[in-house]
This record gives sequence, C-alpha cells and structure tokens, in this order.
Amino acid sequence: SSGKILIKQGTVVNAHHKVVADVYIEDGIIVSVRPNIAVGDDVKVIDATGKYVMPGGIDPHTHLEMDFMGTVTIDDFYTGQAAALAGGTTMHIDFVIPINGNLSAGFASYVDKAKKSVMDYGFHMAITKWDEAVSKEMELMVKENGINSFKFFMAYKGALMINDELLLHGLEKCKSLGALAMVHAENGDGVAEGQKRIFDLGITGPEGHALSRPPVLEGEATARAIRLASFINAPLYVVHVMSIDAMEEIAKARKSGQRVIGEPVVSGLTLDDSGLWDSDFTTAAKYVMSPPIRKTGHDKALQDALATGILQLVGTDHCAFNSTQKAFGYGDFRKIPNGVNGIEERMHLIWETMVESGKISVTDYVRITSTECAKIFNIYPRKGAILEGSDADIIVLNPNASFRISAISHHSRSDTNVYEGKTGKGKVEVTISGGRVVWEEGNLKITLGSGKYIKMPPFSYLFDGIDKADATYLASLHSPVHRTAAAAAY
Ligand code: DUC
Ligand code: ZN
Ligand code: ZN
Ligand code: ZN
Repeated sequence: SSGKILIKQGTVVNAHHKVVADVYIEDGIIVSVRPNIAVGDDVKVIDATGKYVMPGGIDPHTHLEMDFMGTVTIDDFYTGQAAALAGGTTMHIDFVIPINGNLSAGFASYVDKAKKSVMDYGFHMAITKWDEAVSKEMELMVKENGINSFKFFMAYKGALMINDELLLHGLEKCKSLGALAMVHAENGDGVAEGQKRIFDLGITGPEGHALSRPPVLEGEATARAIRLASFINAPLYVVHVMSIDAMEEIAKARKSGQRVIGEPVVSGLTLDDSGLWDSDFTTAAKYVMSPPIRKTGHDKALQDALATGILQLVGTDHCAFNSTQKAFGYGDFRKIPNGVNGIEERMHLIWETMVESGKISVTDYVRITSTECAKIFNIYPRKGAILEGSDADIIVLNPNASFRISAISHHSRSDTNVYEGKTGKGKVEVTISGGRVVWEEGNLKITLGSGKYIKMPPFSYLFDGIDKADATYLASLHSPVHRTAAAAAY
C-alpha cells in the first residue's frame, strides 16, 4: 500500500552517526533502520545509493500569513509549507501573534490559518505587550496548547517593544513554566533615534535601513538580554543573530557556562548588505529585514561560529513580501515591510555554504538543520532523527546534483527571491513527510490539511539542573557562614 516505503542503500545520517543502511517506513513511522531489509512488492522502493538519507529539516523561525507593518506576509500555511517541502524542510515552528495583546485569540487565529497545512508544524508565541492577563495566559499556552517558547521584542518601539522590567518578568514567568524565552535583540530606543537621524539626513532608500540600525545596537541588546537571563538564571534563545557583535556576546556567555542558544538565519550566513545599495528600489527593498543583513565579514564570522558550536541551529525568519508590498516603503525606508524568504532555500544553501565548502561534516549538518531544533523544543526523537519509532520525515539528498534558485521556479508566492541566481551542489531529490512521498522528480504531491500540529512540552534539556542551581544559590545566601562573612565585609 501507499503507506509502505523502503529507502535502499543510502548513507543514513543522524546528528552523531552515519551508516549505509535501508530505512523501512510504514504508516508514517520509521519501523526499521538496518542493512538489507527484504520487502514484498506492495512496497514503494526508493534507491538512495550514493545519496544521503537524512531527517527532514526543521525550520525554527518562520512567519506565515502574519499581519505585520500594515500588510500580511505573502506565504500562508499552504504555499509556505509547499515551498518548505520542495526544499527538504518537513517541519517549521511559526510565531503566533496575539490579537490586541490577547494570547488565546491569537492562538485561535493561528489554529485557523494552519488548517491548510501540508506538513507538521509547531508554534512559538510572540509577546507583544505585558500585563497580568498575559502572564496568566502564558500558563494556559504551556499547559493546554503545546507552546513552550515565548518571543520578547527589545525593538519595534511603540509597537511590540517591552522594557527591561517587563523582560525580567517575562524571563521569570518563562522559567517557572519551563518555557524558553526568546529575544529579538536590538536596542529599540537606539533604532528609533537612528531611523530619525538617517531619514532627516535625506537618506530615504533601503540603504537607510542598514545605516539606521547598526550592529552596535544588536550587540548591546544581546548583551543586556544575556545578563538579565543570567540574573534570573533562565535559559535564553537569541533569534536571528545577524552580527559579529551579537555572536561574540553569545560566545562569551556560553564560555562561562550560561545556557544561551544562538540562532543565525540563512540570510545572515550567506548574504551581505551590498544589495541594499542597488539603484533599483525593488531589488534593494527585497533585502530589508530586521536586524539588517550586515556588511561582508559578518556572514563569514557567523559561519565560523556555527561550525565551532558557538551558534547551534539555523533558521530562516521566512517572512516573504512581494515587490508591491515592499513598495509601501518607497521614499521612506521605515515603511518597507521587514522580511526575506528562505524556507525553501535553507537546506540547499546551508549544504553549499557549510558542508560543500568543507566547514562542517554531514552529521553536523543534520544537527544544525534538524536535530538540535528538535532537542531545544523538546520533540526529539520523534522529530530530528532517523530512528525506529521516529516520524517518517526524511529527505534524500544527492551530493552530486546541483540546485539553482530563482523566483521563476520557486514555490513561494513572492515575485522576488533574495537568493536569486545562487547555485550550488547538493540537491534534495526526495522529501517524505509523515510517511508520504511529497516531493519527487521535481513534483510536489501534497494534500491540503494533512499537516499535524506538534505540541511541544515544557522543560527541555536546557532546564536540567536549573532549579537545583537556584536552590543551592539561595541556600548559600541564608547560611550562617555567608551572613558572618557578609557582616565582616561591611
Ligand atoms: N524581522 C523581520 O525582518 N521580519 C519579521 C519580524 C522581524 O523581527
Ligand atoms: Zn518579578
Ligand atoms: Zn525578530
Ligand atoms: Zn522573525
């Protein structure tokens, strides 16, 4: 039957091991991984000789059908996921945006948007304001709705931004729930000042976007978030790390043993800011995202940080707008909707940039594109592994075939692509999602509504020992020895 698939003779890759073996799938689950599996002729056989058989990509950072900056991102849960599957990504985690600060209303609207799904997905929740009601609703989200991560905005002043007091309360709340606090780390006051200064100088085009919010503002906010998380003793996840400045703060914190996760995105790893200076507005505007794509040099440094483990996993921040939407900001870069594509391109560009270039191994590739994400968000080994009992979300990548990226052939609804013309070796030839072949020989075979919502439980490995550490610290403050020492010191 169509539920039975055998992938023969490929190199099966997990995050810490690879071996030539067959993979047998039945009814959406990996049943067996071993050499020479014999099957009957009711089984679809895929020959993977000379190819890599890997867990499907998990994109930790997307924005499908998101209301943002006066418009809505152009890819919804159907076209965005179709694009993902064509590029070897079989799960993504999208950000629920509350409605007027109401978490439950926001969640309900995303449940509705996601009815079109053609692959599995999970949700983070963005926190766009803070009060007691929000704090209470966070409990509901974790305990009932399968959300274990909340994103706080240190930028977007007057809209989404929260101050340090509220960030501290958010960190405390997340910690008590076993949920991971995520931050968009840019100094929002600095951005507002920078935007005014650059615009008043008469710089109104897309290049003004990069000039108005330089790396120093990202470095400052990243450092501040890290220190506040250290003060609360809560783990922290820094989304879209775009600069050396931010990366170095993460490196320093991790070296000291702090639990900080850094997520670079494909645009930051593979592009530089030169496109923002293109004389054609439509071309330049497509590169506008926040934090901005940086000058050349940041991209290479982020690649090295990813290769050496300073940064742990790769997202996209897929937040696609077409050129008509980008044109809302013609004459004022502050009004250009922020966001770039990437959900379809991530697996290919990371293979080319990191593996084909010799910076990392094939096993590390699986770790940074899939396994680490599954572990952080607590859905491993159901996702992120090719093991008996794992979900059958699998790709077959041919290292000798090549890819070419273009808006003409991509599956996103956007009429532009920030990776236009990029080519490389390593091609995802087959994608299996939920035990079904959904991408083969350049054709998508997807079923509206077939994607499942994956609930993510709280208290991932990042929380191991954290409560114990707190108890030890608090006990030390109250010990007579400590009080005597403190009294002597003053
Ligand atoms: N940055 C973007 O570029 N788009 C969505 C939100 C964000 O922080
Ligand atoms: Zn407090
Ligand atoms: Zn952000
Ligand atoms: Zn984002």
